[in-house]
Amino acid sequence: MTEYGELSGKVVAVDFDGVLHSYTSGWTGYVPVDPPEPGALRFVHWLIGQGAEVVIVSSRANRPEGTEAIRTWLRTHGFPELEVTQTKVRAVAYVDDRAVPYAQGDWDDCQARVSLLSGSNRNERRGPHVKTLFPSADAAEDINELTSRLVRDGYVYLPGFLPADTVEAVTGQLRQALHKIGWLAGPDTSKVAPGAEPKFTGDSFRQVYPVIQQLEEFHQLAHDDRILRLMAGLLGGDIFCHPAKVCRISTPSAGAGAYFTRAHQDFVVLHTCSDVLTAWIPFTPCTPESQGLRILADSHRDGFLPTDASVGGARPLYLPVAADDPRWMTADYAVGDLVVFHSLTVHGAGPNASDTVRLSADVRYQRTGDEPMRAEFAHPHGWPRTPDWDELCAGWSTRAWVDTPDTVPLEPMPTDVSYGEYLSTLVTPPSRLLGL
Ligand SMILES: O=C(O)CCC(=O)C(=O)O
Repeated sequence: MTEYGELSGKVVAVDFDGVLHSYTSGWTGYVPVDPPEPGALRFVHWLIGQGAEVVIVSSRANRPEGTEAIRTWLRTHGFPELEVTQTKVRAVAYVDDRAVPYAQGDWDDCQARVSLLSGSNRNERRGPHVKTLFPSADAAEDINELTSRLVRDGYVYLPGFLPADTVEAVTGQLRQALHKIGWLAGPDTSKVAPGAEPKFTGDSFRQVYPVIQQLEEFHQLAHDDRILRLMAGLLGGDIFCHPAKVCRISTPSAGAGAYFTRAHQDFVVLHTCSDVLTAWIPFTPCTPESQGLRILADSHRDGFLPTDASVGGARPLYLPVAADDPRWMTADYAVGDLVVFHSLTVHGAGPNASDTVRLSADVRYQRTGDEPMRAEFAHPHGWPRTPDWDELCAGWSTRAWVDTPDTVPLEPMPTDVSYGEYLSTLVTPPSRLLGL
């Protein structure tokens, strides 16, 4: 122990299960069976290097064999000898995956965090290992803190970032359109119409998608001042919104596979710029049944990953990540929530096992005057199967929501190589944000 470290002589209490011990198998008896959490050993060495006295506080230590089993596990995994207790010791800090920090009377924040932590039980209905995203509502006004969380985690999850009624106004329009074409039971519900079996493929894509993409308010929402300010702050400069915006119409898909949207990185279609951020905006609440966006923890640090050539046909966009991979994280999103993630963050969505259609948008933003944008994103999503802007924007108040700034270079996709070959030689432009 150094005498001069900043934690010299101070006790730091560290929880065992889910913190040092990865606990992916859950409770299997007093003897811990799982490996350490990635980086746990380095963290303990850092504490000790700073002069701290590290005490493991665990309910396993309520029996002598539990204490002994922790000590043996520590030795096996190369940790130093540490005190192990079940008593709440006097400490300068507690490191605990189930702790809720209390600060200056902010009980609302405590309430939100307790709900989210207890809500992780709901995630078990999504899959045994699915974890809950870390909420950043507490830092919504602090762009430096949000940026460091984005860099650290690859995402920021902002419950209640947008006024629910602003988003619900668009939900209403989407529902009306889907009711008109016979998919939904009424204009004010997400329930599937009796007898309808909506699926978003082939002919129905041509029938349904233009009706959605021609809604001015859908495109306008992506230009909400709050989102633009957030993106400019996170990206650190002038930004623009990609005209192509995706509306996910997640129809009931139980039994159709392990995902509604397979695991992928957005960079797999973006190519020309790494620091592109996606705003994911749910239009309907997401339950363990209807599911929603999932993020693969820490995946943004792994760079651009090789895709699975056997899936996706001519455009092999997807990654071979198992649906029960313990790194998946999600949440019970409400309307008004926003998730922002980096182009290298692996994400997807689970299958919709409800009798409702789950609706969300994903929209991309990048700095103006930096790297180019792929030319196809100046057109509507799905173009040329979706009609171009002249047809979609007829009757709009302005085309500002779908314009590309003149200064943004547009780069067409090379036509002389297959998509798969192109991806295999693609070099990721440097990421200023992630320092990669
Ligand atoms: O909403 C979904 O189904 C997945 C969203 C997604 O893949 C994206 O935002 O790129």
